[in-house]
Amino acid sequence: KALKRLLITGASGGLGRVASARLGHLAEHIRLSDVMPLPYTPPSQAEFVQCNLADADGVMKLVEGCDGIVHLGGISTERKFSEILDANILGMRNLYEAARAHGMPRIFFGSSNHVTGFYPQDEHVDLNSPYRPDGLYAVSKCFGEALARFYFDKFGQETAMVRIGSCFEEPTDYRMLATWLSYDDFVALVERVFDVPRLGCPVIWGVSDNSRAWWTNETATYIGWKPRDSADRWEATLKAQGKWPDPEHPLAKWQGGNNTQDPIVKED
Ligand code: NAI
Ligand code: 15L
Repeated sequence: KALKRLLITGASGGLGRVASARLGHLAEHIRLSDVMPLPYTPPSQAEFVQCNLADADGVMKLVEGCDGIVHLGGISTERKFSEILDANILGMRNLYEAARAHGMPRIFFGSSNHVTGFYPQDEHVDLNSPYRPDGLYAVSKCFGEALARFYFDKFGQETAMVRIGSCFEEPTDYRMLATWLSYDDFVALVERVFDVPRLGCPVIWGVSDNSRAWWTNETATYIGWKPRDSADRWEATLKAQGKWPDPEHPLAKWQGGNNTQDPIVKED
């Protein structure tokens, strides 16, 4: 096995569950972590450590002994800024400080397509396109990418900044015909990230081979990841189900879809 101990944060969430079930072969030991208890029984070689990413001392201990991290923990939708601040901003800082103190394990960072959510769908976005975040959640992912890049430039910390599209079992709306990332393609991408001899700090669009996709990965081909799935085969079904929005609907207009319409969530 390439790794001794792989840490998976956000293990109680949707993607964390997939990662826990399907990435065990990457390491001798798996350390799962989340602020919430695990809603499933962990695989036999895995341990679970409950930890809030905002707790710097806790995160420091969490990372100790790990030589790889799949960082999926954090707020994943538009929420109160205080929650985003704790999980996605302080949490990233705490994780990277812990990584720096513990031998700089390679990191797969679950960034988001929403960093460019305010591009219209008829515009092609590449790895050099400026950020156009579509909410405070998206802004926190821009912060995360900037932090990861800084730790690479200053200390050589390697990170794959993966702008995940829509990683769910199946595409369930019109927009996901462009943004869908299958679980199989997600797993294969994580495998490549921990296998490639030199990773550096690339941005990678986490998207399957969908004809409608707006993003391409030209400058990250050295990773050797080729998505095999495609959302195309769901097009007819979604049409038949009447899930075809008006062209002015945010799901058909903006790359970030409905997130562009979310209000700023008030603090209590
Ligand atoms: P999720 O919301 O199901 O899981 C996130 C997990 O992080 C949850 O279990 C939650 O308890 C945990 N968490 C939240 N705040 C925390 C804190 N302060 N300390 C420790 N843990 C905390 O999200 P999902 O779908 O599994 O996504 C995983 C990651 O990938 C997230 O960072 C998300 O932003 C990112 N992502 C996911 C996409 C998707 O399509 N599933 C698309 C783009 C990005
Ligand atoms: C994300 O960043 C979210 O975490 C996820 O819940 C989906 O909304 C996804 O993007 C998407 O754009 O479909």
